[in-house]
Amino acid sequence: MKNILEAPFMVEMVRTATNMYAHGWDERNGGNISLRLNEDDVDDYIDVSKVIRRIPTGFRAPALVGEYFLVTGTGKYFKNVQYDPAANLGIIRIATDGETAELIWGYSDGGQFTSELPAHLMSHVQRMKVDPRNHVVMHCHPANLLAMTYVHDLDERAFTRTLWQMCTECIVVFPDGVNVLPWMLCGTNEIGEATAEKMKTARLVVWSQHGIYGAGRDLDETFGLIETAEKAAEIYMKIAHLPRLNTISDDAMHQLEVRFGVKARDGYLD
Ligand code: 2HA
Ligand code: ZN
Repeated sequence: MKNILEAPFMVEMVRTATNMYAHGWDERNGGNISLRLNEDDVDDYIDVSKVIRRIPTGFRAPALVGEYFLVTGTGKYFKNVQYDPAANLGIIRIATDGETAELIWGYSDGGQFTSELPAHLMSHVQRMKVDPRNHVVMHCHPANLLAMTYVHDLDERAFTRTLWQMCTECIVVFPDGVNVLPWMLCGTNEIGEATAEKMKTARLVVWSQHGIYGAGRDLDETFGLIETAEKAAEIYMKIAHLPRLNTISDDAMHQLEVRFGVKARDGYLD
């Protein structure tokens, strides 16, 4: 068996959590990541027939039976992931009942997966339907996106258009826009279901007064998605109280669609 701490997916996960912490998106135990793995990636490093513990997830996800996920631990600090991956991360497999997580590596101090597992797994189910190559769901608390939910209309079209107008690249990076949930109690199946519903039409879902969810094919892409939206929100928060003399027009957005071969969300451009 090879050393799992040297597995490319593990190295990338540790680097990503560290980088997210460095960006100030994951104070204390804030944020969580789940990375869907192929069994072929995992079984070079661990004996997948050895289940360490069985942990109920509290909901059923038949579509994910047999899927493997590398998931951040509940109560764990992103800051510390790099110093002790085995305590702060775990690899689970969804058992045949669809509602039990079989721990096959990690959570070495007796811990378990993030309290936001419902939102993660339900979002994986939805994003895999849209794009079978989706492997990542990422949640964090970027300050400017959060700030924006206090002062901006939460209408999804309006919110998306404002972000698109803040940097030229936005419409290219997230042409599907940003969906928005009102404040809801976190850690519940209800917010998990609501997030997954929003994931049907966009890869970014804002949790008002809390943070954001992003989904993507790999950790880099998903990080970049959130990074771009957060940059746009930062610019908005710098200018929101100033008279706006210029903006990126809808005509300019249409030019970007053509130049970069993307299609803006239906009805979002005039
Ligand atoms: O686990 O971010 O939403 C910490 C969180 C909960
Ligand atoms: Zn959170």
